[in-house]
Amino acid sequence: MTSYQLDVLLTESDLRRALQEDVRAGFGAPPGRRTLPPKWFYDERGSKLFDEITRLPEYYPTRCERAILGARAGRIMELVAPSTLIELGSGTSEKTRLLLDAGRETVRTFTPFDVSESTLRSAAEDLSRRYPRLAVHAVAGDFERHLGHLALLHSPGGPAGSGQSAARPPGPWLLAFLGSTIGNFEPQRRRAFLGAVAAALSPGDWLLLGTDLVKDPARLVAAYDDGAGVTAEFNRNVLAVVNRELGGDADLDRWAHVARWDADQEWIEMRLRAQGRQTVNLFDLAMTVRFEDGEEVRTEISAKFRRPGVSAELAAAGFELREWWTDPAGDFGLSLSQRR
Ligand code: SAH
Ligand code: AVI
Repeated sequence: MTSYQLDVLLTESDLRRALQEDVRAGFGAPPGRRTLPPKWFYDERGSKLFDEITRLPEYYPTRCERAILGARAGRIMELVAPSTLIELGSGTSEKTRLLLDAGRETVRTFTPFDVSESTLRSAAEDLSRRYPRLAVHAVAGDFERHLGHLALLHSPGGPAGSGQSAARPPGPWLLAFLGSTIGNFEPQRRRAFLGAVAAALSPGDWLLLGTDLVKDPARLVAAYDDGAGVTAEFNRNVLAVVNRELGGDADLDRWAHVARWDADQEWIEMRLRAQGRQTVNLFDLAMTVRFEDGEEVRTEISAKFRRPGVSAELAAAGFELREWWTDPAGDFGLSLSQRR
């Protein structure tokens, strides 16, 4: 028998309301400045497509980060000896198993935290089967809104009257944010997010942060525009989500996938480009949006980093960089920092 605890901070109707707001604002902007936030990629199909992306030959970040974790997990767990491991944007938590294996002696509780409840449920199920002595306490929530909930993890009575979780066990927390998901925030939101992470932790706790690094633009673009077209499908899937959840009639076949390197901002932009002039009706929002031929909607940025920038941003948020590792080719950076 497997068991895990799951706190659901986002009901179906919360999610719909948030999507409605994002689409109203994002599609309501003037042509050329229209956007959809990347968190809506990750319904069940989108999460599966992302998983496929991580195995594509062009998409190096997952492989590089896994190699770094494989080499360093022992050192990380020895240095930190955490009682609780929290992972934001955890997805399948596949790479995280390297940390859980290395931390078998110290880690008592694992808290995967993700907006995709279906992915979270199957990851939690799988982890509680693999690690029967580990308390898996999952949180389905938005890491830009619900980090305050972490304070309740070990409070007497547990989160929201769950009746579970005792007082915080001795030993620091280790909060992992892997995959360079931090690159999907714009700089201002990134700052706010790191500040909120620092506020959710106590002095002496640790942050393990994965950051994809600046490199040859041709390799970067290929990673976001793979030959098999999986990333294109992942990108278009956001329109399938909008159609399904908001009664939309966007024709997915009339939107082209675009991946472009912005050398000034040092980020990849994913966009959807209208193939022909068209109208999208969103019946649940009583909204009609007209798109000109060639008009683009930005669906994601994926910022790429350099070590000095990462270190400065961490310091500004109240963290001291203690370790910095890359894969042998220097494609991906993993930093371990401590909350001051
Ligand atoms: N950490 C994994 C997965 C990265 S994909 C890895 O390194 O491979 C990004 C993950 O973040 C997805 O599982 C997605 O559902 C989740 N996510 C995206 N936006 C989120 C948000 N606002 N709040 C919580 N989770 C979010
Ligand atoms: C989750 N995130 C870090 C991925 C990235 O690389 O920005 C999402 C992704 N988008 C396209 N491919 C992968």
